[in-house]
Amino acid sequence: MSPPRRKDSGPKFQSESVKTDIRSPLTTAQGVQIPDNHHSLKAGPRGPTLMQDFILREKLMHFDHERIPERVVHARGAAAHGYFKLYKPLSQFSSAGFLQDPAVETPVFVRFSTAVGSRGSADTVRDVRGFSVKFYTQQGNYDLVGNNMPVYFIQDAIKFPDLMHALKPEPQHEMPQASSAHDTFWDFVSLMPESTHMLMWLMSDRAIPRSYRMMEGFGVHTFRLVNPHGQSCFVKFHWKPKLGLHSMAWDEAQKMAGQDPDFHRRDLWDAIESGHFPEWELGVQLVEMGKEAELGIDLLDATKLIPEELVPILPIGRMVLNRNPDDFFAETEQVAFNPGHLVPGIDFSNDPLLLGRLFSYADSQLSRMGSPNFQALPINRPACPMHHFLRGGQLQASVHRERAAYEPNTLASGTEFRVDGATQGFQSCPDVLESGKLRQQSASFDEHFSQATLFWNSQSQAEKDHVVAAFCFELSKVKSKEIRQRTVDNLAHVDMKLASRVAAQLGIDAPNAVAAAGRLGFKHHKMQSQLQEAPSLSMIGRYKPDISTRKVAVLAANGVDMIAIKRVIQELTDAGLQCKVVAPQLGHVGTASGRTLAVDFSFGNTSSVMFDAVLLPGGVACADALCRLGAALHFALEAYKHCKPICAINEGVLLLGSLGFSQSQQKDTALTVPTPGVVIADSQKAIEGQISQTFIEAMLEHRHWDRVNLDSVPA
Ligand code: HDE
Repeated sequence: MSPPRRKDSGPKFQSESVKTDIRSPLTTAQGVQIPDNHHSLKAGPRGPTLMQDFILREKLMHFDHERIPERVVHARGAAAHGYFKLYKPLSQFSSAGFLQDPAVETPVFVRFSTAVGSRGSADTVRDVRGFSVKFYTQQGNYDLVGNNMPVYFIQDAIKFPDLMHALKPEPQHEMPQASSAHDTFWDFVSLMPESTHMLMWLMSDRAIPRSYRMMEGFGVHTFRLVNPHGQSCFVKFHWKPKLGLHSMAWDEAQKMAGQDPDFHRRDLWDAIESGHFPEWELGVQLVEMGKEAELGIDLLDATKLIPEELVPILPIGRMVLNRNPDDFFAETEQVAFNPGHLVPGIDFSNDPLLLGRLFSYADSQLSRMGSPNFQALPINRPACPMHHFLRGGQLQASVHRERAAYEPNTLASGTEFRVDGATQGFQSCPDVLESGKLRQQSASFDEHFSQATLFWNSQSQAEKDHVVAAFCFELSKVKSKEIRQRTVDNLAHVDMKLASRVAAQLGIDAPNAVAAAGRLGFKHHKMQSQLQEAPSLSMIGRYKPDISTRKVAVLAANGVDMIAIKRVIQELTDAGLQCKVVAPQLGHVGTASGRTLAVDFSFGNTSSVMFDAVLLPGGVACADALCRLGAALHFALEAYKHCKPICAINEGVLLLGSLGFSQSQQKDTALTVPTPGVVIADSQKAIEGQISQTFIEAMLEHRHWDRVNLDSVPA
């Protein structure tokens, strides 16, 4: 493992942050030294506490106000600092300063989040993930406030509060937490067919990522790039993770929510602390103005994406996250993203969902932080020079010395100061508006199913099975039979097989596409899709595999054959993997050759869901002890059930005995892969260094979703 490299990146304000000499005496907020921090002021040692104890009152008062309201959505999150670097100048398309010079490192602060749960909820729930990036550019802050899915539930901002009231816990008892599996959500979306495409993504494995580091990111809406001549083109933004795109098994995600609710937060933190800096490539899909009609996709409709197969992604730069926050509250909690934070060279499209967001974010921050001065907080203020006449407000921290807080003026410097708005600064794209006021939308927005079908058609068999299972799980938690039926009737417009499989599992009537189409609010203006399938919509096989930082559990007990696995562990470590010994108890286990092996975890304080792969070493006594320990058997079977790579050496295979694997399989061949991702080998092969490669190859697949008969595995 490479040593920690804590690079000092991020905006300059860091140098101004409060530094306390921890050896200096404690003081009050007024700077008065505190004589005793353990006892309040009393009338005698047993007497009543005195009101005049200003030290006690100040301490309690501040504590009482330590919390601020959590974000109404995306409350649960984790963030990191880093930088963005361009590959080559993009001046042909955009005048944005940070898109001109490949030598410049633009500081960024990135916050990942779940959308539905409250601040203390679990990380691994089924949900869309927020992917917010603040670029501290020399022309001001630019925020790309996106998600890990490229489309959204609704087309118009006016529906957002309804969507969220339906999706958040139900109001009478505030249940369920951080879950869409309840009646109000499915009631709403089943009456809102425009959400169907997003539902396909939400029911897919994209909604249960393995790590924030292994998610794609999307700007979702169409924006515009504007070049120095004022010419613009449509743009969609994409983040592509260097570590590839990976998910968990649903059963695993649910168990993880209990085992380690902080799993994603910890994973991001640990990776950065250990110098394994997560990285994404920023790419753009560009569409020339006037050419959008040729795509047959309305670019202003946030329930639609542009398949990469129609408009390829142009990679423009890379982002590296290399520093954890110093203070979660001051940075991650107080950071204020806003899709309205633009810089010259980037502009909005007329997407009605995007334009509504422009109001909502600053308004939300105002309510959370209680003052418009949240913009001046260290994490929010730009890294470039500022000059404005925003004054006063609660908690104004700046001391403005000028008398002339207005423009134009001559008093400030003795000469006239006037802003020239014609050419300088942010120039909005000069649009010609089409018509008068209307509460309507374009007929092209009435097309709700073709991209949902395209998504379904583009999934591998295993991915399709997961989507079906997710619909079944969610709808099984819905108590109203009518809502379940309405949902599968809608799904009949996506794919009859999908809808029928879900209906069969729920024990309800066969899907009825006609009934769905006859319902109030159902509009379906069918558009011909240019594609039958789009491989880019599947998660499988699209990234160059990279397994660095993955965790391998080595199950051990007294008598473990360490000689056989020493080389395997070394080779896995050299490949960037982290091998951790899990044993019946902490401390050490004795090896077959009379040595000791340090233990990292016990079966009592960890579980298989915390690991990406499992190594089952040989040793008669070790295998015998582990086979008699339910927790060890469960560990191995559960890893198998979650489709994780497993390597068993000699007697280690006995832990998989109930699945039909046996030592005879290794005797015949010495090394075999009887089932996808299961490597069985004898110790000689391990000593000769012949199994690590096969095990690593199994790990490059991440998960072996095509394993058969998983339902019969008792874990
Ligand atoms: Fe948000 N959204 N949103 N949203 N959203 C918020 O802003 C809102 C939408 C997204 O890490 C809030 O500061 C409206 C789409 C992320 O701090 C709030 C609409 C997308 C985050 C808000 C949308 C997002 C938020 C809550 C429909 C993907 C977390 C507190 C018009 C492109 C940002 C806050 C962070 C947060 C409103 C729809 C992503 C209430 C009205 C579409 C990643 O202002």
